[in-house]
Amino acid sequence: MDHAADAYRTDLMTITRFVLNEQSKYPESRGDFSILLSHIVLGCKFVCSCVNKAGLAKLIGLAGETNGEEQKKLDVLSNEVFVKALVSSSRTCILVSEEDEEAIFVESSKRGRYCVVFDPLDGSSNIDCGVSIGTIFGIYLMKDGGEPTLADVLQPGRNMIAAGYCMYGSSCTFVLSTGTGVNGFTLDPSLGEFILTHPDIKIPKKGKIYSVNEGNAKNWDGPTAKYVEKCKFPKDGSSPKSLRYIGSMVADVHRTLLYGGVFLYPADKKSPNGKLRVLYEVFPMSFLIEQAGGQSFTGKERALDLVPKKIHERSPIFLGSYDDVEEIIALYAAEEKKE
Ligand code: AFP
Repeated sequence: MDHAADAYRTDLMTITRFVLNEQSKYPESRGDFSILLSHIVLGCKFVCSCVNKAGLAKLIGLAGETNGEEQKKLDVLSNEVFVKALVSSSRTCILVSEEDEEAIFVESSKRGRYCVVFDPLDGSSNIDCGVSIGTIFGIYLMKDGGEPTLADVLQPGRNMIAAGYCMYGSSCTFVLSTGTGVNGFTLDPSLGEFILTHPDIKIPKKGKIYSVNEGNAKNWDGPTAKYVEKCKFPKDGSSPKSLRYIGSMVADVHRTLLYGGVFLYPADKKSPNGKLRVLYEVFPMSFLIEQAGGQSFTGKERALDLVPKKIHERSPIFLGSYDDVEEIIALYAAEEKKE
């Protein structure tokens, strides 16, 4: 093997090259999507750099109090970064962010055809202990060419044209689907570029891990309780599943995508709609999981078929390996028959 040549590989598939390759398959394409995506990627690099400096900044006051001004919280800062990046792309018309109560309608001089829904820094309660956190996003096209309205973002998840996340962890990983499979890229800090490291990700058909906040078990419904019991005490002679729960959706879903198994945030008596938000948590992750060959279910229907009525709506979610989610669907179907 020529190690010298390997150290200086010149055929790297950067995310820019990858998206341009994809675009060239559609001769009618005007490159708008590539431009939009490059702005999202820039936002992720910026947030990655802030997250990496977060502990240090606190310690030595890098971004600390200057002129009596409080250091901006990272989730607020990340939101500003993404809103500015998306508006300045001139390719968006509506933005829905976890951080903003109202949807943002882009002024007409900077307007494009895309609607972006996003959580700029999901899992932010984990920042101070250095656990992986991430940005999640989904992209819709406006329904028609008229004035943008909320109806343009209150579309079922199956209408998304792309979705992805960026995980700020031991490395910075960007996972993307434009509806033709799932690809993962890792940031090479020396180049400042995301490089294709996980081409065509496929989730294992069945997994050995379940991921849930078991502290809520006392309030779960019958099918969820039965499923988790089955994971721990299987009656078919198979080995029990391992429990892994980080409490940061991007990290838990990333592991599920690569290793298989299920991630669940079910409904419970205290939160009948679960905790996670439909537009910028449930839909993008369900889109990716389906594109990788898995399934995503709300307890009632395929997650991507849900039609949200409000921008910050929540839904229970069960997603992961095809066969594992199939078992959960069967338990809910059996429960429905009983009623
Ligand atoms: P934070 O952004 O408040 O940390 O919430 C993270 C999150 O929305 C999602 O990333 C996790 O999967 C989920 O909440 C964890 O919730 P529990 O702490 O209730 O398990």
